[in-house]
Amino acid sequence: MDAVTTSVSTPGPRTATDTTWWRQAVVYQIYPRSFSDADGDGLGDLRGIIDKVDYLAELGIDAVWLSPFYPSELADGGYDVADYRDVDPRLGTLADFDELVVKLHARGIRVVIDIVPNHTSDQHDWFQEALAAGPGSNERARYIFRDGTGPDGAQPPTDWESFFGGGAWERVPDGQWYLHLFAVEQPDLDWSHPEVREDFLRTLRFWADRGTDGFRVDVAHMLTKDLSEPLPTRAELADIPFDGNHPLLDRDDVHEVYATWREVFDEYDPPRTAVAEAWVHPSRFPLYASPKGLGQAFNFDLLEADFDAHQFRTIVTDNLALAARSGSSSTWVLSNHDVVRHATRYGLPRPGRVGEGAGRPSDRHGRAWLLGDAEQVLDRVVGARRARAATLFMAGLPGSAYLYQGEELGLHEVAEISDEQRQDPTFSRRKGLDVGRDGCRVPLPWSTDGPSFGFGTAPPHLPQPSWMAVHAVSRQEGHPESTLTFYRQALALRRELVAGEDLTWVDTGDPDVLRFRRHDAWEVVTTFGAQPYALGDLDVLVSSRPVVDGILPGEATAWVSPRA
Ligand code: TEU
Repeated sequence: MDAVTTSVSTPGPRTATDTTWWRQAVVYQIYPRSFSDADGDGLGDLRGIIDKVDYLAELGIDAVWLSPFYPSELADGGYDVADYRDVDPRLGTLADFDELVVKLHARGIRVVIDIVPNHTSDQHDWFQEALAAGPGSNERARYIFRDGTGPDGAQPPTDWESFFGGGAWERVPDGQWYLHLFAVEQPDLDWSHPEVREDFLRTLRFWADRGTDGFRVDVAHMLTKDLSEPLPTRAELADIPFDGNHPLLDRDDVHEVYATWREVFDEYDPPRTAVAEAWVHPSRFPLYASPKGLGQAFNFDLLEADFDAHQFRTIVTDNLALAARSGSSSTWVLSNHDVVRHATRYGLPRPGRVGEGAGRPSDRHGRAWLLGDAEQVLDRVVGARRARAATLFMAGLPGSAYLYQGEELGLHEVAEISDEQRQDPTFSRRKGLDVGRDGCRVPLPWSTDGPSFGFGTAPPHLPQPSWMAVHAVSRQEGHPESTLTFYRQALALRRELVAGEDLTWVDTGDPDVLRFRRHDAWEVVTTFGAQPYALGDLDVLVSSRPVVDGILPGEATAWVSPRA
């Protein structure tokens, strides 16, 4: 549905004209279904977010990023979009969206929304038209339909696998097959079709006209494909280098698309921004982050790393260099809606890559996790301690920090979800090999009682274990030691301190301790090991654990400045 907007707004006067805000922003990701439920149906909604604007302002963030809120059958938590220019009626209306934008802007908070261009929902009008119109039609040409192989075409065109597990082709009643690199309900669009390209420009303008400040671009490296015959087999595909000519991923020609998007962004004042979700080789990053393209790209290196000084330092050095090559700023992410929360990752003896639900809890209470064939016991206290230290380290870096809802409450991954309650298609499609991503998508606890700890008045769409009450906002507010208070302090201070984008490493003489200086004014010190570190004659501005007599304990971060 298209509607003319009447209430376009920009963020408050202090920031409205700032065209570089995205370079060093704190962006808070909201997963709308699980943030706050105002209408009591068990699903979070836009009005629920409107009710929490004060909370967001007090947190001290610069922008929110809203995961998809569009009409969707929720086959992939909303990343299966049935209409790119409307709001899911269960989540609200376009008028609610406009009100949310006005209210966030009034508090100086910008609004970034998720654009999902690689695939639509199978409920999208276009896909329904493609099914009805039949082989050879223009309607089918917007997607990737092929005849099957083998007798009667009963075999898929190739043996490719979907990223969510299982085959990547689905057969339709007339015998043709369509490509879906994710779930069956997410048919891939054909980006060589001019109507596909035009329609997304229209979608970008639609939301930019409504005051949207920026866009997070889902799987930005996958849109364009070379599906000329003969198609490679899965084994052949695995041998093709990622040099810009791979048939499916990270093709050079995708940047022709983003060049046209950039023209749209630049029609606005201030220009709209974008950040690419592109899982590509680091050397290819600057293409996405180029000012001629999307302008910024997610760097998931910290999210994939252990809590380890050497790994963190290498990642920071490499990514600052990459960002400099594109003229962009770096981004930092520890948690999002696709990975096990960082408090839990760091509480496992060898966290490694437990993101994307890899591994599964091996007891009902999430005390032990099975990763590969090794069982690991979760230490929640250690995990939470390291998570705070890592967050404060990240928030001190030059560039933009992306936070995921609930990390400010010190939330752990929820393991207590039965197979029947699981919603993520990666769980069903991978036949239970891993549990999928529901454990980080459980509704937030706002208070200690009620049917959903203040999330709403109905039972939540994913179950909340009783321990979540300990993390409730109402329990943490006003508590000097709480993780929420710690996030608020750190983000308030960041707003005061962050000026330039420089970083200078300071030698600590200890391989487990990292220390860097910002603008010759303040420093960030992190102890990754158990050993404490003497801060000497420095003022502690904020710390993730108490500093006594100038001693920073192990597994902690402090921001410090020379004593005045
Ligand atoms: O994710 C892209 C992606 O490839 C992975 O992070 C994905 O989550 C993983 O392979 C699953 O195991 C984006 C979105 O962030 C994700 O939520 C969507 O499911 C996906 O695209 C499809 O739209």
